[in-house]
Amino acid sequence: MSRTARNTPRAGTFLPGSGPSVVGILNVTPDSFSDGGDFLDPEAAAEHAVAMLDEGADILDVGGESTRPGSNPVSQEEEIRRVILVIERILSVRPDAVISVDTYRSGTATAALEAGASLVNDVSALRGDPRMASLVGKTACPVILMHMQGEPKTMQKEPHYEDMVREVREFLAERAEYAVDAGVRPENIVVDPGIGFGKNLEHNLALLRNLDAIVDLGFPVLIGASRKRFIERITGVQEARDRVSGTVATTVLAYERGATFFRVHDVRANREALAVAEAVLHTSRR
Ligand code: HH2
Repeated sequence: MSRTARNTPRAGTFLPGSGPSVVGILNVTPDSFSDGGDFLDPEAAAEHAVAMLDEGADILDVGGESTRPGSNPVSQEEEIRRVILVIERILSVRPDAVISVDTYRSGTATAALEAGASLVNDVSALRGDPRMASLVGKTACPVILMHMQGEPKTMQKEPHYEDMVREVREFLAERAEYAVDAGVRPENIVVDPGIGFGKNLEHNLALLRNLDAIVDLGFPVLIGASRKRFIERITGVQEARDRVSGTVATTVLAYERGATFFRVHDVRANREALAVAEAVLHTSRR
């Protein structure tokens, strides 16, 4: 695919006609909670990206700033520096890779789209930067809108809701409407309840249990539970990279409840689990 064609956002093309999509996580950061520092070197990052594609990732989500609880923001310049080189390297070896940029800054999103990314994963749901909505509207770029209460630095300090599932649902509905008003095509919107973002263990479990309330909004739903702390609270597995089985359980349960995008570190395990879940739930597809 030519650079010009790639720079024209492939609106809607990443949304599969059927079946679940695996979004492989690529954190180009020194401080991410489970893989911080592993992929700061662009060569190592691109190698890992290719491995995730070979394991069955449909999309690669490249991020240059950790949003783990307690994390500190980095400058836009630093974020751009981290992600652009990596996006370019991935596309030089896999020109057809579908890349998402995990950012709430319009400057980083602009640079990433120019470098060949196809969609924007905004954990602030277009609240973090006043220019982000017009950017995704103007470029007709697919966007992931995530719910977060508070901000990463303090969000896990006593998150509080009156009616959590209803509040998350209403927030996502309002943000989707805002995005459409800014020019985003409804079919290019993915919503995400934001597992672990201003939520305690009970909140995370209630969201997974009542996912139909989010699915009912009519947009594809993404779940990002991979290796997160609440899995340790349940299983006792302290080492984040060993929380694969717990992650897979969330993937399968969320898929059964209607989620179709799964943002995960461990692509192979989640892909295989989804293949089995798909076969059980939709035998006619086989
Ligand atoms: N979680 C993280 C980052 N980005 N984006 C979406 N849409 N949904 C999520 O649940 C989500 C996200 C945090 O996980 P990770 O990238 O592994 O860690 P860190 O923020 O420390 O880099």
